[in-house]
Amino acid sequence: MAKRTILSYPDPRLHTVAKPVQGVDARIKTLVADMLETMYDAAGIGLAATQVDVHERLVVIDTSEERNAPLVLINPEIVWASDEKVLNEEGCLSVPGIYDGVERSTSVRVTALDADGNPQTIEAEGLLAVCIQHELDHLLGKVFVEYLSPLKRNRIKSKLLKQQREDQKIDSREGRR
Ligand code: GNR
Ligand code: NI
Repeated sequence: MAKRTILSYPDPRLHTVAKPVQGVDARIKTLVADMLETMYDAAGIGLAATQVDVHERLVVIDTSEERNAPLVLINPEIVWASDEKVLNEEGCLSVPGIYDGVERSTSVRVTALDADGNPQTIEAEGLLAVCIQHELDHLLGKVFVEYLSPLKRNRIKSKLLKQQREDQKIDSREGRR
């Protein structure tokens, strides 16, 4: 397994629309293993392939306290979402250090293939429902900050670009590329 680099907002590649996975083959199994390693290493509850610059419909999720319940969704589709909405504080591994409120359906039903290519249907509520909606947005090229006001989004953009410039300086001083 290998950890992959997570793209950071405002990287334009985060706005790529993912294409369906064509078959659950060895390449996809390696991608799943790498994404799980990357998600656990970053202490996230989910990760979309978009975030590691692979533009195919695949997400990994683990909302368990024990970090031992990986969920793999290949070609996921939300087939039902509740009209009932709730405001949740969201964060994103591609938007480090930023947290803000986003309104989402409280419950969703999702169909997808699992890591073996078998069809599965998942009924989710609570944090899992939020995470599924957040991850499926990534596959459509959408980052949660796009739900915020343009003013907030521009402040976040500036803050992250400044942080990225500073990180680059540190990296070059320490001899990284
Ligand atoms: O780790 C994550 N936490 C989180 C918290 C609230 C709502 C959504 C998320 S998903 C995020 C990981 C991530 O960026 N997935 O794309
Ligand atoms: Ni995210």
